[in-house]
Amino acid sequence: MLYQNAKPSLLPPGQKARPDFPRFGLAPYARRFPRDEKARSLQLSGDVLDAVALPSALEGLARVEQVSDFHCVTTWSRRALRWGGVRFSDFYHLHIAPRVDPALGVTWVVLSGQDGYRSRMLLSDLLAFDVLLADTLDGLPLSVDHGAPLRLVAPAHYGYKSVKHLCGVECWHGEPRLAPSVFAFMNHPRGRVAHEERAHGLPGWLLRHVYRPLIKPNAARFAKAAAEHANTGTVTTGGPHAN
Ligand SMILES: Nc1nc2c(c(=O)[nH]1)N[C@H]1C(S)=C(S)[C@@H](COP(=O)(O)O)O[C@H]1N2
Ligand SMILES: [Mo]
Repeated sequence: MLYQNAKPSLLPPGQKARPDFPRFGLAPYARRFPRDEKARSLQLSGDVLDAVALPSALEGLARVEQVSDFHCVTTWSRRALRWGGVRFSDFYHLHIAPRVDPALGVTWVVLSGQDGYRSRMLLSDLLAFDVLLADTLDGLPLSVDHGAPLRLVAPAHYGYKSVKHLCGVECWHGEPRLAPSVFAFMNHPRGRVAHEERAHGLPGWLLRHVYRPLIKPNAARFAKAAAEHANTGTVTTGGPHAN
């Protein structure tokens, strides 16, 4: 079943469509790549009754395909990407819900990537129908550029919530404090595109103008690093950073 939630003529406030889908992110991550490009394994941790490693996290879950738009906080959007994987909500009900201490509950989840990138989301936002654990894009296994082996896809949130090279899911009873990757303001707790929640403590429309000139040089930086990585195959995994 193909779910179609891309809106052909409307983009959220301040966004502009681009025809391609660049490898992108915060500058400190441009030269970091996953150690394991194949295994779809996830480590569950945090306020759960048992921290488990799930060697093939998508196994036993209904596969779905979804067409959705992708919105980077720097104002570029790529329309109608066809992702394949499983719904995060299905994953949650199979693997996390039985491990939640009913006396504590879980309200926040921190997702982490093999490159050291981390991002928090409200559990209630992650349970939305269009949030996926994706391992394919346009019918092919995810490329390293776009998050191999597994990534989150949360179309209603800015791209910085859609963690690539996903390897860890931490469940927390309360709001986690994360060390910021670059500037603390860049880190909005929810990051909903419809509300232009680009950043914390600054109006979204103001940041449109700050971010726009950075798109071109940053996309070039990420493309250059990917080309170098393809030649040398070196891997640098990261430290504790967050968005
Ligand atoms: N692990 C990891 N996930 C990440 C990032 C990153 O640097 N590392 N960058 C985020 C940002 S800011 C964006 S816009 C998207 C870009 O996804 P893409 O490279 O597939 O276009 O990935 C997000 N997820
Ligand atoms: Mo982004």
